[in-house]
Amino acid sequence: MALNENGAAVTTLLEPQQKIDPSSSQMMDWYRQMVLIRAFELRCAQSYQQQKVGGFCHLYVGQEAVAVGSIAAVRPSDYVITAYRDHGHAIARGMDIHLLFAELYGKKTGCSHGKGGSMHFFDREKNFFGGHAIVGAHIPLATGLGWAVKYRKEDRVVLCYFGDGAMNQGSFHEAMNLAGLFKLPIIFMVENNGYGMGTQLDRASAVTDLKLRTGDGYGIPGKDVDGMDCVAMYRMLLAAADYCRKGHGAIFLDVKTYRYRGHSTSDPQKYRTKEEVARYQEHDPIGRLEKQLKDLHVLDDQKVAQISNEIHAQVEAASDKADADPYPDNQEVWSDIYANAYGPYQA
Ligand SMILES: Cc1ncc(C[n+]2csc(CCOP(=O)(O)OP(=O)(O)O)c2C)c(N)n1
Ligand SMILES: [Mg+2]
Repeated sequence: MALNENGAAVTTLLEPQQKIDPSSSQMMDWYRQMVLIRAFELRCAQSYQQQKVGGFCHLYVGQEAVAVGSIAAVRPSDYVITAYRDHGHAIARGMDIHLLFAELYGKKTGCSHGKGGSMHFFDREKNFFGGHAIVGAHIPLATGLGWAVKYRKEDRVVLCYFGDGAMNQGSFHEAMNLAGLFKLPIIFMVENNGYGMGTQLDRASAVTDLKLRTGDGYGIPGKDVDGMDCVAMYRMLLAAADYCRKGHGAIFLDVKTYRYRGHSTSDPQKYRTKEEVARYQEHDPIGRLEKQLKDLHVLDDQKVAQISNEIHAQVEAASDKADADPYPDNQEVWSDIYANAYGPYQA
């Protein structure tokens, strides 16, 4: 099907769900989640400075509405997989922040036993398949998950997040081709924050309307979404998940977002101005949802302060608890290297 035809068809199919209004209690829940993600990230930045965190650490501040709005629209049985900027997705999936801090601090109690760190959060029971450090490497894994769902005739969808930089990797294109060919139930989301490290999108990509690349190239139709608006994300994801569950195949979303912090904790940010960051902060996703909730008369300044205090206390307690946890035993260096196909490894 040609792109225009495909684009028009998908627009019609996606329309009904996009009109669904979330309840005010759902929106309050998302607000709390976004405040939690931000407080978690700010504590991470502090812990990094205090040298509690080993390895790289990429913060999600500014992008909170993407993970929260999208994960809210799918079921716990659906699969979620992302890149190394994974803290927000893990929290939105309901992972316990104590296990996340413990992972960051290299502790035995961490979700990956303290051996993965910031880029390798993982929770099999919650169908959260990581946390992947190599740019673009997890996109074929998402295609594999989608293939498994279709092969086993399961009623699941796959949410796959990646950055705009990852779309220039060969793995992205191979994964898209197979997902398009086999019509797999996958929602591919580019968290388009405009930069791959310090390189602006239009300096790295020949075509900057990213949905044209999957639509024309691989028969996977796409839509743009405002990733700074949690409600818009939720609505679009409800529609996209419905599209996948009905067997129409994969879908691509160009999610416009922005990261407020540097690429990682060691980024002097010479490639952008403070004014540019401030411009985006005017449309802050948390501030936006806060306003929507105030307009609905379910939130006021007093309640905002109360939520903020509660969540900050929760974050501090989780960080302190992780701090007091033990490091893994030395023997742990030998475990989790190979799958235990023949039983546990014997040294
Ligand atoms: C294959 C590979 N090449 C390079 C890197 C180094 N690297 C880490 S993040 C990154 C930029 C990716 O940007 P983007 O995909 O836009 O994600 P964002 O950081 O904006 O979330 C690069 C080049 C890597 N981790 N893996
Ligand atoms: Mg990027």
